[in-house]
Amino acid sequence: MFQSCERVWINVNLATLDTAVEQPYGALHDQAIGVRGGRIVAIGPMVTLDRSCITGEVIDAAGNWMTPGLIDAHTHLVFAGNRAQEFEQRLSGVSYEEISRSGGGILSTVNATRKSGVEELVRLSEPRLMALMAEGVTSVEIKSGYGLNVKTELDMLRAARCMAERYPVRVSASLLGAHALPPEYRNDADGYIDLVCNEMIPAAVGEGLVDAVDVFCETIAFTPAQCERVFKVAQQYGLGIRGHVEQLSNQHGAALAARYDAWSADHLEWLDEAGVAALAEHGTVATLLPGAFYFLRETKLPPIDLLREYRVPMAVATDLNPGSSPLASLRLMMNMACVLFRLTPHEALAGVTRNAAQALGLGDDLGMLRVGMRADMLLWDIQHPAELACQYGVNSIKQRIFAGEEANV
Ligand code: DI6
Ligand code: FE
Repeated sequence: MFQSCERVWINVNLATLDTAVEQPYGALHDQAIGVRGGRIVAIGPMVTLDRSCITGEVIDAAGNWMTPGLIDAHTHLVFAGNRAQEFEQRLSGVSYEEISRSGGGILSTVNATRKSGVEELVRLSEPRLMALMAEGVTSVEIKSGYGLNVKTELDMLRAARCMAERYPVRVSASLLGAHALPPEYRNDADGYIDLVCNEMIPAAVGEGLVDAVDVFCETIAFTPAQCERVFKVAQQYGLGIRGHVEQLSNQHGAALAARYDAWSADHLEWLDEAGVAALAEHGTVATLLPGAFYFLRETKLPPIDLLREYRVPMAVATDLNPGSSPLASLRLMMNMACVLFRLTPHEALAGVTRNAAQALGLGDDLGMLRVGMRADMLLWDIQHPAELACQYGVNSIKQRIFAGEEANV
């Protein structure tokens, strides 16, 4: 198979994250890996490689490590304005919920975002996307949720699609219409959910702007019954389903999302054992967001041991947003997942590759170094894959490969 490759990396150690490779990190040492047409087409040990048969480009990786491209499976990176003054308020003792109930929080970002058109949203969001890409992100989920009306929700999704066209990165777009109750619908949450179900979702689907729906199931946002209405409509349109659940209290939103075969249930600090069992039963990924846990100074830990016991795949993501996680670094999240949540460095790396791909409904295509998968790959100047979760702040990427082509940023 190496004969027909457009490009072959030789002398490379692979952290494949392939479940079929029963080694920590799915590690394979002293390998060659070849790509053609944007996909991985050959993997094999150097000792059996006949170099003379390779006609494509050969890159000597000189014993460095290669991993799948990193996948950030939960971001709100399209927004306008900033909430640094709320950070000051919170540091003086005001809680996130109090700020939210007094009209700040998400609604303050909604005000700023509604004033911006698509081009302005792209301009404001590009540096955040660039920061993620520069440290190895090749796929990113981006949510709406700061428009809360049809026009601005769609503008946010258009901005996400626009960036996907401009840059070497895959974007999975989620409609988070049910993020907060907009002022126009005060005291009429059900009326607002009508708007989400009857207008926003159909319009977003009609324009091909959306891959999944998301909701915020919480006392300060929407009830399980309201979230379920959104899931039902999403299911009719064949969209993926995801949810912000059990972040600030236990509303049993994870079990609800799982009943709708959600791709992912996110946050989960207040998740109970029944919720864990529901995720396991339906193959729903648990997406952990240590940045929000850290930034809100949460003390309740997500039930990591139970998630392990029930073999629920765990993803790790940034939750990049202006209010609860203004932290544009997936590598930092890997470190926090280990230090704050006690994940192993292997679990953290699986959380930003294989399990993150599954959280986006793309597990058959992305997240592992395996023949047939898309060739989004990173070549790192590291001695061991544990370094990726251990060290933070040094850019150790030697080559960023997107769809089989070098695409450094
Ligand atoms: N939970 C979060 O952590 C983000 N959204 C959500 O539902 C925060 C969004 C924000 O504060 O702007
Ligand atoms: Fe979020």
